[in-house]
Amino acid sequence: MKLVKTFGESAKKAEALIKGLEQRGAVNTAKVESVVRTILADVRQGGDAAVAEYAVRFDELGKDISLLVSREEMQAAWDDTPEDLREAMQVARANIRAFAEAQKPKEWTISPPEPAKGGVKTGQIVRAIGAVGCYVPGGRYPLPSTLLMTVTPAQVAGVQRIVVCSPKPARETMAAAWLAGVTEFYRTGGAQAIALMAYGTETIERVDKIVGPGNLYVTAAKEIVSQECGIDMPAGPTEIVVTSELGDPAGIAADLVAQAEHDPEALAILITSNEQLAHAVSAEVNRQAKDNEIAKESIAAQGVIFVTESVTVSQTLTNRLAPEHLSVDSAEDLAWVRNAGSVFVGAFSPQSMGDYVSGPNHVLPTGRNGRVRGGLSVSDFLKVITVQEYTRKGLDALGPRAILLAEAEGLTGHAESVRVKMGRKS
Ligand code: HSO
Ligand code: ZN
Repeated sequence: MKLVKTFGESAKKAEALIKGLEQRGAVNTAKVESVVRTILADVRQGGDAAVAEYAVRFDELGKDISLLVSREEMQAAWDDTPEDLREAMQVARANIRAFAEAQKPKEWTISPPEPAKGGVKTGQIVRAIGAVGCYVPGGRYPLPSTLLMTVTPAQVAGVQRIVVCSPKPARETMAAAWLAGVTEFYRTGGAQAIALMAYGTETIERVDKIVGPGNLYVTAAKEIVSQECGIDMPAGPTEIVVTSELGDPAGIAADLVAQAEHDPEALAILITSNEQLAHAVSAEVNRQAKDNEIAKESIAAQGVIFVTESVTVSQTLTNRLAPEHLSVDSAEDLAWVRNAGSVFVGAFSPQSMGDYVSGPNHVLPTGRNGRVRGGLSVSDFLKVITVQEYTRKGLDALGPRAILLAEAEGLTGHAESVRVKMGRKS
């Protein structure tokens, strides 16, 4: 791995590299935008026929394979899955569900303080989004774990209609769909899958929101349709930062290699002020990635070890990068973490545990979006709707203030609307 010192002679070079990494979020969806716009427009205009045409072209659907994955097919995939893998999926789903349950926002009511005189109730009610589309990538690896990570929190939220799209779904992905009770699963991917879910066709209803990770085409398509369909966040390519002073080199290297194997574009970084650790991790990464072609490629292209002059500089740099996954030495480190998608604490918490079975979601903000949001959660499938109710007494008490504020804004209609209701007899 490339070693870069953030101080001394290489300080300028390091800063330029960091600036570049800070801008990585603006990844070039522009590169694919025109192709994606064409696909979106074709599906919007051509409906079912266009979807079918793209499915044959990109998703290898023949006459004998239908766009819809039937429940029978999912069940057959489940029946065909080894017992121990089925049990692992069940445990993963139970933990994802328990975590999403704990995340659920509550409904509540309060009475604002004086001078409302107890005459006002304000609060919030929580409602599920009506229809959601879950995108499950299927390109390089089958990702049944992503099906569980997207569908399960939607179910916990109470979403009525859940649609899944995945290109060339593997047996494991269909088995996970069976386990999750998915009823609407389309065998299609890329921009055409996003179009199908966002716009609908003659036979397929559109959804209200699309979630899930994807490649550049999927991400670009989500961005474009977001004007008329909700989306979660740009998620991908994968990123890992390990910020450590005293970690075990083999364990750190294993985490770096694991996330690096997702994609040649994956970003794997170690930040430490311990130069000895830096060299040891570098050697370990080379050893462990030896036979892992994709990990080797992404580490060679983007991998970097920052050697800093102090622990504080390491912490600041970590927050500047706002990584998707962050590993730290101990729970005390949580105090300085400000920007990250998901944090893994200590030597016994490999990031891959979070990818599969711990319960927290593995759909996480990349491209420095960790500055503004965390991972996919039950809240992404819910709306918090606010409510207010005045009594006559409460309106008398607070109304004059609203009238003053409305008049200060020159909005006489607003002022009058309060006056009219204050004047009511009952
Ligand atoms: N690390 C990926 C998720 C994943 N890993 C799925 C394995 N399977 C993004 O958080
Ligand atoms: Zn992963």
